[in-house]
Amino acid sequence: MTKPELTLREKQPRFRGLESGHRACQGCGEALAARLVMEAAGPDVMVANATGCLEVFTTPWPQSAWRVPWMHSLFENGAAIASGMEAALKAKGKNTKVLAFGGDGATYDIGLQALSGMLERHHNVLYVCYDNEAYMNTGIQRSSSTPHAAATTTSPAGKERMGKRHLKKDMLSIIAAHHIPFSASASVAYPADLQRKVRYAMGIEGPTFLVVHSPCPLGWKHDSDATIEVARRAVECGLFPLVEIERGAITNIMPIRAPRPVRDYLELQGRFAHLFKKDDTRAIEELDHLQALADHNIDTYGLRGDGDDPVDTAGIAMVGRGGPLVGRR
Ligand SMILES: Cc1ncc(C[n+]2csc(CCOP(=O)(O)OP(=O)(O)O)c2C)c(N)n1
Ligand code: SF4
Repeated sequence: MTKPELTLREKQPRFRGLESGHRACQGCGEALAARLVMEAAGPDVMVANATGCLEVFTTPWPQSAWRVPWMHSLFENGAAIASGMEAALKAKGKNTKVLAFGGDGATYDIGLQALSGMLERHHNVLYVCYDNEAYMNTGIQRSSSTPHAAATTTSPAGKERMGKRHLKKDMLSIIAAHHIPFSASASVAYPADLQRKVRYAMGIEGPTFLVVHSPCPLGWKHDSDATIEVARRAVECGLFPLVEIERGAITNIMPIRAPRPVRDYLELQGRFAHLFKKDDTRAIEELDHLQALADHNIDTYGLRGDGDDPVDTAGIAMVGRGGPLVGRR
């Protein structure tokens, strides 16, 4: 009898910590980001996952999409649970790395105190924030990571205001102020860059932090096949800069050779639709404001450069083929 053809998945030499078949929406950036992180982290990990979309769509009882030990924490204590897991593993003499996962609500807002404590106590944990810029799991409420002028259910656009009035919190600067060995921003549009940052963090003994820009087609109101394009434009216009920080100092950035106007990024998303209303002076002002924020990022981080274009060609193959089998130690 001839041997049956291997399925595509069996041919792929990669480790999948997060299986397909979960219940994320089509085109979910968070699902893609978590898969890329797990691939790069490799099998010898344990995960503490704060409540939010990632937890909900991967673990509808009695099913689970996780292939590693995984623990659901409360919204506010993901980093505290991760700290305890790491201390227990250390007491047992095990090298298994602890990963802590949270959305921006869990990270920027409600779990910030636990996260700060975890960093300050120098736990050997990689904390990954999947930043979809709102509380998506409970119906698109604004968080302190929601960008200025974005419409959410609790910052609607209308006569009174043009979406969220306040600015997106500068989380990386807050993390950098803890002077931990490594923190960085990454994007699902640049998977090789994202996975390189995960592998680097995995090799560090101590606290590390990664914030991954993860578009949410439902909350950002864009087509589900536009996730990568939306994420890429956020980087190319300067609104989501990709930077690396070691012990408080910027050590690397992804340069932008030809910055795009912020309009190119905003116009793909329904959450910014009110900024494109004709003859509305408030809309023009807000567009100018957002452009100024992007320009500020470009100047602050020195993103305008002669380096490589922010095009992650290796990354496209990464998504197709999967990363290396074991990416750490
Ligand atoms: C103390 C507390 N307040 C509120 C909730 C309800 N809640 C569960 S998930 C969630 C939103 C999660 O948002 P985020 O962390 O940004 O993750 P996302 O769902 O966007 O991935 C909220 C408000 C809760 N579980 N616990
Ligand atoms: S609501 Fe957004 S973050 Fe949640 S599963 Fe759907 S696309 Fe993903």
